Amino acid sequence: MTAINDVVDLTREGEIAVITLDSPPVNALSAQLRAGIAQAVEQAVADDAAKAIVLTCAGRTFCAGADITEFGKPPKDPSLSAVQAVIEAAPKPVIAAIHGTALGGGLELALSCHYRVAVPSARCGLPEVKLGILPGAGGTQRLPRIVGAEQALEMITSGAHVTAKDAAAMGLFDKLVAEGNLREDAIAFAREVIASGAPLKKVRDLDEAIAPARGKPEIFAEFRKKNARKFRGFEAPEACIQAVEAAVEKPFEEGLKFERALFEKLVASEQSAAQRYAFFAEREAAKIPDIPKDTPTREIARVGMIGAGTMGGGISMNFLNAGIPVTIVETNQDALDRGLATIRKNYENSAKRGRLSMEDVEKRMALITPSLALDDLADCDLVIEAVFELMEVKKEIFTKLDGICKPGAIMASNTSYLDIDKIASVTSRPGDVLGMHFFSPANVMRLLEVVRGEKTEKDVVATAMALGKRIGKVAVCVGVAHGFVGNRMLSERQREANNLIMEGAMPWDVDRVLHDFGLPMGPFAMADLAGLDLGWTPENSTGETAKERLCEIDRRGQKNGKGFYDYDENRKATPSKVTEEIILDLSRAKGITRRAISDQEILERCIYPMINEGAKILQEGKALRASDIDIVWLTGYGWPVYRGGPMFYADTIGLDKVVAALETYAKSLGPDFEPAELLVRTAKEGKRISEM
Ligand code: T1G
Repeated sequence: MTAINDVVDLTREGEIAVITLDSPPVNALSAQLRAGIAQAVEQAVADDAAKAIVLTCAGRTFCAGADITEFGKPPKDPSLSAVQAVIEAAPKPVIAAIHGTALGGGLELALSCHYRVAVPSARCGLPEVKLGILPGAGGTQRLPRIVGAEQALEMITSGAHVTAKDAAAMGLFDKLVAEGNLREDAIAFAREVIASGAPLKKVRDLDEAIAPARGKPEIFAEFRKKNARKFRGFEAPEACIQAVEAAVEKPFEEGLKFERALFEKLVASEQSAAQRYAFFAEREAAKIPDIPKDTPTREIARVGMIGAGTMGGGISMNFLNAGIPVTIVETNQDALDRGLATIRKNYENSAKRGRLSMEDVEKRMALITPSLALDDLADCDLVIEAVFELMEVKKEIFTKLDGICKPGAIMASNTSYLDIDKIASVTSRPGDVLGMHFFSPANVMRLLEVVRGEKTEKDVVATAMALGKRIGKVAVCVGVAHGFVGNRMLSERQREANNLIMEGAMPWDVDRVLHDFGLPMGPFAMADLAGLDLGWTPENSTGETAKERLCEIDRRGQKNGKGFYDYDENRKATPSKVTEEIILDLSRAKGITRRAISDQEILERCIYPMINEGAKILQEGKALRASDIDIVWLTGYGWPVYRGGPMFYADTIGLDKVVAALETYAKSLGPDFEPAELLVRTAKEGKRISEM
């Protein structure tokens, strides 16, 4: 065996040279790995006894892409393209042996090989678009030459992983070999290739798969139209489409140059910086400084769910999806039946869309133990309550749970705002109590705020964080404060949105500005969707807000076709004259002289107070790091990932500008806008708040 460098070995098995890459954790294509591969291939080519070359990886996966930590730094030779040129110039077959996830540059490396074999559990993909870039080492030129333009467009603009089975069906993988026998089977495959005497085929020279798309711009026009909503605001998907068009219409080398030019532009863009930041921020959120990564966690074999309503049902589905049995407790049979029926309907809808088989639906429903008695929770390892959002009700439930739950069981509240320490104080075991705040729709939104109480045991926090990952959530550890992180910042935006429509804007102005900013919908459209009458009753209505006035005349939102907006039978929203009159009337009643308000002022007054509140959250130690706050907004509220999150966005604008604007607004609008001390200091020191 020859150690080419610290991360690349070269051995020979008979007439087969075997290059093994070993650069934990994911064999990302660092400069050292690239240099080692090029050198190993050159040595194997020079070795006359070697008739073919197998390129394989040790550890958990084949190369998972370029080393993202190298982005934004001066590039180091050899480039990945240079390594690919060495492989393509080899006069003997080079076979990529794939396990784990061959992603991005990893798949592009494999595409420069003559053949690709994989184990059935392997997956591959070109996820660069998720980082705000596009495949920059020939992926947009080589992939279409194997799978065709349409399939390539889907894969490259979605960044989705493709299973080995599907990759083989597309011709991306030449053979699926035995699980756990990759190296030996890849060597055997190499021997078959030698014995076949087949001429060496380079992917770059293939044309059959892309020829049908040639001279058909409508393929790309239709693809753009079909995906316009999904790609709204993003720069990278359009670049991906243009690169695939180039693969179809231009000679390979020209297409490669076109791809490189697009890549250079995107990798230097603000959007890509934001998306790369989000990639690492999501992984950073799993790290809690005072809780070691290997902290033993409690076994969660059965979950108890109190409440089968919208939240309780949605939360339960997360565990059912992960194969974890759930005991669902309601107060009466009707509520229980309704809850179970909703869960079943959701699953059957997924089955209709082909995401689940009916067998899967039945398997998941069979994991539910419905109950009308809290005592049935005695064997649960974790109990989550999603009952009415009132402290008295929460305290009553936890008092009962304290007497029912087995020793060591974790008791969690799904409260959106309330004080976990107060809830824990009614139990004899506050160390086993914490918040697990899911976001509606709970079976869809990825965010899970794990609310750590003052007395919550470290292993309980570690268990909730690990369980979050197990059920496909992004768990963020937050501190106890009204609204924790996300809703606390949302309250700031809501206050300003309501003030803005009193001062001169209309709901549709505010919604338009925030939608154009990249949010899925603005606060008033969101309120109509959720229902204006949440928590409203005629008895408690003061009539002092537009929302209450609307409820008073039975305009409850989408649910009854009219709220801030009027809705047609397809739920298409149009601004309502009724709403406009109510708002004008309220302004008059409050003695406010309405004025024209610019889009810029609307944006700043909705977003900057959120940034300010985020800084206060950091000052108070209620979030571990600014990037956690951004992950909360990216995964819980649909903040556009190409803007990185509220804190990253503040740095993009320039923290000094944000502070100056807050100070100006504070003079005219009052202390709500006084900039947080941390924000002022960070700006003064010329540092980035997103790095706090
Ligand atoms: N570069 C550097 N570090 C990476 C990395 C990468 N590409 N991928 C993962 N890591 C780190 C990650 O930060 C974490 O570090 C550890 O590995 C485990 O990751 C030329 C230019 C492979 C599916 O976008 O999707 O190729 O926190 O926690 O859940 O066209 O990592 O332990 O210190 O995510 O098992 C394209 C990104 C790059 C793939 C594994 N490739 N990675 O998931 O583990 S751009 C990607 C992933 C490119 C070319 C272009 C996932 C994974 P730490 P993890 P996981």
